[in-house]
Amino acid sequence: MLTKDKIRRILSNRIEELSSLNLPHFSLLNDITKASLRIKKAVEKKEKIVVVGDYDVDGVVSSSIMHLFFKNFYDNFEIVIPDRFDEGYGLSPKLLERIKADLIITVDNGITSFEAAKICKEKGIDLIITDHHTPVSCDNLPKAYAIVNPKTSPDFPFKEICGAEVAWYLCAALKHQMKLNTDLREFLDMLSIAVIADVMPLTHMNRTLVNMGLKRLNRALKPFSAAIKRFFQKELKSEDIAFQVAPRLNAAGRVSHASLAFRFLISQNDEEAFKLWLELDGINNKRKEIEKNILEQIKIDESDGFLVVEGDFHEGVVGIIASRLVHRYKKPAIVLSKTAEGYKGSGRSLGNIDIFEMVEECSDILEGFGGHKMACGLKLKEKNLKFLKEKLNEKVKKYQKEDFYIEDFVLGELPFKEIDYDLYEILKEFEPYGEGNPKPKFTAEAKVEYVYNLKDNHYKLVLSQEDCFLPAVIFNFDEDFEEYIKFKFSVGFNDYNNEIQLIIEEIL
Ligand SMILES: [Mn+2]
Repeated sequence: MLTKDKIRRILSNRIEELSSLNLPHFSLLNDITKASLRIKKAVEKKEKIVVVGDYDVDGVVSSSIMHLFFKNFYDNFEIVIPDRFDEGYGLSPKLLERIKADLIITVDNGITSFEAAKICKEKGIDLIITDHHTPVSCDNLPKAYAIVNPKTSPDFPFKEICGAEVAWYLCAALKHQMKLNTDLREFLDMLSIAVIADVMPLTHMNRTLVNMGLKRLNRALKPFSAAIKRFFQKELKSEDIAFQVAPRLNAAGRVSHASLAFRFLISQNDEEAFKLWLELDGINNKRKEIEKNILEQIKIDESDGFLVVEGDFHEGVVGIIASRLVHRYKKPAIVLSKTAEGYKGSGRSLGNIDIFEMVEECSDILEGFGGHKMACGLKLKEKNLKFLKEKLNEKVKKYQKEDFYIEDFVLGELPFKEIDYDLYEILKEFEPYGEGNPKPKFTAEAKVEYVYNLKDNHYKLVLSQEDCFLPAVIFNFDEDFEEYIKFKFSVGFNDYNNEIQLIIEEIL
């Protein structure tokens, strides 16, 4: 049985390795001084600088930080965010066709832009790549003027930072080089959104930055953060960013254009920001609708060990659909959307199953692929689809039953008498929770004393264990309640009633 002391011990063990509060210095990133000197020269010579971003939250935040940083002192400057559907990801030869620049800086992309780097060289455009993605190999990098990436910087102590953090570091180096007086803490609110949205571990420097950033976000110091606060009307935590804020910002790039999220983040006016936020909210509802329709259409062959589904699906949501399938069927899944040239899609994995390795082993029948252990992207010709399905279903057989699990972080059984405001305070100390520092969950058995239907299939309960009574909530529950239940839960606080409540995740 757990006690408060034991919980505190478990959680502080997780945190220990990350108590280094001093951020690594920017100069530990390779090439950053070379890059900032080149940018300084561009500013002095009034050269045209173009920043190329990305359409996901990390890419849009990176672009916004660059925009807000530069607009204070330089105007021959432009942000270009590619269109997911027309131009695809990153700095590509196609995107270069519409860029006129003397100096190009990529943010959150570029580490695999070999072709584009070559074209830049031919055209006499200097290219500075800033990225956090893993390079093909450290001796096979695009031929750029400078490459700033923690993963190509042996001296940088922490590799798991997002693209926006690299961009933020570039601003720090520039501030130093050009003796500017911009306060870089100003960007921490949006930076924390990028760290969480890009699923970076909330340890080490990320934990420090996210804690500071969330405080700023909640103080609503900018029109964008004021709009978010006005919409949710509560203290926003890392989980709210992950499940409420990030999906709305991402929706722009998925079903419309990421420039909407960009305009929202850089907005200088409260009313405009709030209007853009409502627009993002509407687009996110549309995204959910598209997703629901696809999920209803999909037919799964339950005998497959590796799910591969294809169809005329909206390209922007295939990754989300893949992760829904993984959660529903507890199997790795790839969802492909039909294109003019064949199929293009995304895969997601679970447990110990390395999806990237399996896809890489099929590279002879793929037109392109990339990713990591838990997620991948791929392209293939129509005629190879059948082979891909066969191969992946064969390869997945090497894994044992225990390799297929959805990660869960149940600390143990927690008696009701330990659940009080002091426990809630202890749990709060170790925030923010998320990747690398998962939110603690517990199990308990209790008697259901009272059931109150909140709305649809959401309920409020009163539970008892010996002579302790506690309120609880459960969402999306479609069955009947037994008199005694065993359940998995997290500990929350109901601001409205000012009381501790259990958030039931699953009845066991
Ligand atoms: Mn990123």
